Amino acid sequence: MTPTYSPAVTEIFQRMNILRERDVVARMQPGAATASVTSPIDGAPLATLTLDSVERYEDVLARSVKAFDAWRRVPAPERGLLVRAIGEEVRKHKADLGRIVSLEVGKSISEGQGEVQETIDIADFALGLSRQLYGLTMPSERRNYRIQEQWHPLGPIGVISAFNFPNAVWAWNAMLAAVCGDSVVWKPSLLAPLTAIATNALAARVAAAAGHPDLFTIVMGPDDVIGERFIADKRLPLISATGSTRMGRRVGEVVGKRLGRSLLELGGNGAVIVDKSADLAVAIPSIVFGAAGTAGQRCTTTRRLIVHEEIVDGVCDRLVRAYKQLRIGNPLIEGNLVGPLINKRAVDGYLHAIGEAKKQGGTVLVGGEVVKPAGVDGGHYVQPCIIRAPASNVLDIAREETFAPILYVFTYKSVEQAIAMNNAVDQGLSSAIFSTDVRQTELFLSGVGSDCGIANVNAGTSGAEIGGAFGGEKDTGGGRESGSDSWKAYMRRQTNCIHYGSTVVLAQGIRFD
Ligand code: UN1
Repeated sequence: MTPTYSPAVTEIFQRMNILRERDVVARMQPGAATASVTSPIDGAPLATLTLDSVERYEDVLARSVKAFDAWRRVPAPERGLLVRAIGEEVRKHKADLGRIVSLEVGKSISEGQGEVQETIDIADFALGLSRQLYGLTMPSERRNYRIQEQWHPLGPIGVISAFNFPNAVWAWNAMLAAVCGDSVVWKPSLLAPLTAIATNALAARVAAAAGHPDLFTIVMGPDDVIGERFIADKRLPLISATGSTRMGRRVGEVVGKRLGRSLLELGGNGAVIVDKSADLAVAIPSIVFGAAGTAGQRCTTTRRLIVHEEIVDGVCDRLVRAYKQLRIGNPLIEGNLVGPLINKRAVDGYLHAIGEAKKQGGTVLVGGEVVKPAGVDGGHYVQPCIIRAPASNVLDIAREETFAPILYVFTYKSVEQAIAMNNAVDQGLSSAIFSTDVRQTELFLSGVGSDCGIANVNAGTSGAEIGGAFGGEKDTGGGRESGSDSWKAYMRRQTNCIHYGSTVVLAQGIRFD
């Protein structure tokens, strides 16, 4: 197939003034393999892109290694200025970048823009961080000795991103990596390559103007040609991967085998506990956004609801009423809150999970059907669905992460039981409790409470801010990205012992004279 961008994409790229940028041009060069990109909104073709050959991959990696060597010599606060300039560029093009996200993965306009805002926020965060890459000093046990830690640039960082956050997740990694003195090689999902091309083109243009044209690069291709080579590549000391647990397990294995570092942010299975004391005016909208927002395609999506048995019927009624008001349709139209699933496979997964839930005794309270919204041809739209578990309170399908808007409802009697249910799945990303009883909320946050990387009180499971560390435990992979001290993953730590006396003293009281 001849590589091409559709008129809609060309128009956006033109407005962003990136049509002549290397990332954009490279995908139009003739090559052995191509990939077609279609919009989940209506199946319209968005592009046919040239994928990378092994030779091109090798060229990109070699350039990234060189870029790293130059970049690590630049003082960190100066590196911060580059990240600031990237943030400014993204601010300028927020609407267009958000639109590409919406076109390519089907997010509502507001959510597409919200994602780009995360990129702007992390650029601001990284700018501040560029003056705060602190090491510790510690007292030496020896007279006239001093011990300190320093953090040094690590190397070219490999970033694997998923379709569902095609812009922000790269930025969480790339903005931190850049202030840490690293170059970045991005392997985006082939379901969302256009957002990656546009985003990288902006960043690479800013970096090129500062004399570092290969600081941000992209490689693109199928797993057997590019993916496997990428994760096995010793030139990439860190692979940061976001996506399914299955993918992350493979990354962990291959990177572990070469004793590299991996930072994994994988599947979630978010639960919300709703206590009798909860303020439902706060709980209900938070649950609806958490479960139906992004059509259930966030790793932080609320998939399980654990409700006190005395209020479960009322909570379900209110949720069903809210669900009936959700406007499903073309996400480019303001007011439509639920867009399409990413592809046909996702629709199959949705239908399969609902079928299994019914077989296992679950009752569908609302939704559960494939829909064809008025005014759009094609696309992959489904109704957000709520399924009540049977009286046994057991529904095995709820242990799996189905990337679709399905919310399973369970009941509990005591908060200890609710916490145990929250924790009784393989994934450990995000969780929340709605309660005004401080004993319950503090228990939920304590060391014997939620076992997830994110545990919220009277706030939903999704929509985390960039300032906190983001990630989770167990099958979620254990990595932390974004805020707090996540930057440490992108640097190497060096311990220094400095002697300023004239008598050699050995540690541990050892004598060797
Ligand atoms: C993801 O789904 O991989 O907390 C990331 C959230 C967003 C990020 C989600 N800030 O929902």
